[in-house]
Amino acid sequence: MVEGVGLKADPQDVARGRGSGFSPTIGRHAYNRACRRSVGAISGVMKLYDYFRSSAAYRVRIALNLKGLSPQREFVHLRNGAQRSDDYRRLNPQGLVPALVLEGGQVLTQSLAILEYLEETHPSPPLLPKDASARARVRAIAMSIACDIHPLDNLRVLDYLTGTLGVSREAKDGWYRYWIDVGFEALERQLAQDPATGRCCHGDAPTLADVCLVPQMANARRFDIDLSPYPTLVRIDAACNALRPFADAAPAKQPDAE
Ligand SMILES: N[C@@H](CCC(=O)N[C@@H](CS)C(=O)NCC(=O)O)C(=O)O
Repeated sequence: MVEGVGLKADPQDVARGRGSGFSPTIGRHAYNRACRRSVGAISGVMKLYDYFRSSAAYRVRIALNLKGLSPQREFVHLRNGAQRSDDYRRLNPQGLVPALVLEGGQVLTQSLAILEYLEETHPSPPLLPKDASARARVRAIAMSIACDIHPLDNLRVLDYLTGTLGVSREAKDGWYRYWIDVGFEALERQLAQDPATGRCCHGDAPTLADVCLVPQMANARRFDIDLSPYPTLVRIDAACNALRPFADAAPAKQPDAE
């Protein structure tokens, strides 16, 4: 059951593999039947399994916008546990968003792998520099966020802290802020001291580093983290958010935003 996944989607459209056609009135069971037929099927259209507040999905939304791609969207309600449903786990056994289903039905998971796929298949505009060492720099910045900060603050980790380990909400929020601060302190130093940093993390055009930074900054703001120690990150985030592909990918602008 893809409970909560795209509860606003029109099941007939989902079954036909067409645009979401949001309809707030459909019943959950009709919707789930439609999803069972559509998950992972060869639909001829690209589909992004998304959740407005997922920063990993937010990265992919930004990259898709930058590349001028607009796949069909399906929404996986993480707070309702839709990512753990059998249907969604058939699509992505990890039970995490995002997942990108290609036109031929192949399922891509892991946001960094999806970003690289988009870069390889739609090279313009480039989100990686030409020079090999510059590419390594961009990937290192992206990974310092996606591999070293984000996983520690993921929903299932936070749920384990408050559920299994019984830590207080206050302590859980402290954990969340702590790991962002640890990561941001290093990233601020790295970016501020490197002449390769420009208006964006690498030069003046967005790269995969910015695609990862902007969603992590949004998470930090959601948890009221003091960003004043990170002026370079704040400056780059503002420059990117002034660009339409970034602004349009923001959580508040998504159809499933609550
Ligand atoms: N490394 C994965 C992380 C994906 C991930 O952690 N997604 C989160 C949302 S940002 C999720 O689905 N969490 C569900 C959960 O924790 O139960 C990626 O980059 O795609």
